[in-house]
Amino acid sequence: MTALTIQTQPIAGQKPGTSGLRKKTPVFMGPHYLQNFVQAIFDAIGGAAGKTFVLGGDGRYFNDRAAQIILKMAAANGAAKVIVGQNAVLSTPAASHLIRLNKTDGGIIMSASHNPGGPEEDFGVKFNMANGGPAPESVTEAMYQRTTEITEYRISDAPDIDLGRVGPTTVDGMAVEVVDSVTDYAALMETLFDFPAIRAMFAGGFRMRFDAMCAVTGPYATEILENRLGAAPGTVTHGTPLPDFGGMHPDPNPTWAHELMEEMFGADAPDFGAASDGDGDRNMVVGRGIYVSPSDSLAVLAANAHLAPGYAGGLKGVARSMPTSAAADRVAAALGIGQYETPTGWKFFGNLLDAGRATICGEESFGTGSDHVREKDGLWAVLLWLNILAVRKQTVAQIMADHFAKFGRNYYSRHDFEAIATDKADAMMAALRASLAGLPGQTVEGMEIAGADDFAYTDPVDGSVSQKQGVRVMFTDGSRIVMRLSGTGTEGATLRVYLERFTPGPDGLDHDPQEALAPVIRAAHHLARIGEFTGRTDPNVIT
Ligand code: VG1
Ligand code: CO
Repeated sequence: MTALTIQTQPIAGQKPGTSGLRKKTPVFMGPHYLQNFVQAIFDAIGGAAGKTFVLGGDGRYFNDRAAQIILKMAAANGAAKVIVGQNAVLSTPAASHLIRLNKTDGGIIMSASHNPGGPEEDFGVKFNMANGGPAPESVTEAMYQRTTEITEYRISDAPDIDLGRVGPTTVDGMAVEVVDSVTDYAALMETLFDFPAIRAMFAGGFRMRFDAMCAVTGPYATEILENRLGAAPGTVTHGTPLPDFGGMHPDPNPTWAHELMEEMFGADAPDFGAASDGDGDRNMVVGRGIYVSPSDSLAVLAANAHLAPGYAGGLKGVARSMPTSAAADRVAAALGIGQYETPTGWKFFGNLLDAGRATICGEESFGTGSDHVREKDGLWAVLLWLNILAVRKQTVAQIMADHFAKFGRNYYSRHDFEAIATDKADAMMAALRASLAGLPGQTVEGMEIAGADDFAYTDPVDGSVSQKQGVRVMFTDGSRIVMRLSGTGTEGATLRVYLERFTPGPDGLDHDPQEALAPVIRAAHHLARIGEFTGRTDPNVIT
């Protein structure tokens, strides 16, 4: 077996987005495509020689073959060891945990997360640092630079190895440790949550539905919820991960997880429902007859986290992405703890978590997590909810009503316009940006604009600056519109319009969010001229 040096040339467009490099699977499977990017990763981190990595993915189509290629490249680049999930499968939070647990130099995660998988769908690769978190912009930018100048990559001609068998093996002299995908992650969850209390709740007849959407969380949820916590067999549905996610769009929101929504709003709904995404870092939480918006979920988790053993000492701070509603800010203010507002994408939370400034973080895009790993964590959020329900002995609806009564309600919704022509989306955003300076003082839909800008973030820990992270229009009554283009799509552009309006209560706390937000929605269309630029008047996903 030898390490081969293969001549190659740069391939355009290998620029990581919000969360790694995502492309159509046939693109990733094209000549040298994956290899160029993996070599660029190794080059950008100062080489792989002598280093240890974690490797795993969400099991989507090409996951297995990509893993073999990455292992052979790690070997040829002189890596000392790679810890691989069985069958090359690891949820994103489990991969983050393994990096931290084994103190590796980082890890490579194969996933396009909530994007569909399959021969014609999406694939992705991202690198996580030694802290377990996604590489920061400075590092992803260095990777991209390398892809534009690459001339060769190294790969071993060793045969494929059996990743189905747990235990040690080697690839061309490099140590490989195949580990059970679930065990270490499940053990971590047991340290954070009151498993006996949750088990007692299930034993008392509490019923739950967890929709794994044929994606990576199936085995994790089955082991933790059914085997360890005693939820009824069959609680987890779509629990077998499939390379094409069974044709499902593994994005846990009311549109794509409609089966779960129908059950939770139907007759004989269980007490609690949840779903997770392709790689297991997202969660949607639904009570019987009540949908919990991710921004509200973050706020409720922050307000109640002390009820779980892992957070009994209180929180150091709460961080949210800019488009996420300010509901969590109200909780942080009430608790007298730090509050942070970051750009979209989990990589921006890493420094705050490492520095001990924030304990819980969240995004409106169904992402919540804490300092137990450096990724958002779908099952973690579900377990924290279960822990809270077990202690408070109330329904989800009661907990939400209590929360709004205490803190007021930030009505919130996100409207996505998918697959818009990129030039049209860019023209719309450019026009909107150009109009910002003239907006303050104007009145739209009876609401006066207090300020408008393009969000820029200065990391309070390392001082790095990220510009142009989304357009914000703030109104004097506290309402807010945010608009940005997605950085995770693989086809055309996706416009995300984030809408928020605050109601202090005690009246008006139980309206339908779309109705409560109607003037804000109209204002967004008016200000950005969405229909005029894109030809679209209605979103195709509403969360
Ligand atoms: C989306 C979400 C963002 C999230 C990212 C990765 O990004 O809006 O909040 O961090 O996906 O999530 P964008 O650029 O498309 O808006 V996942 O589950 O891919 O890891
Ligand atoms: Co994800």
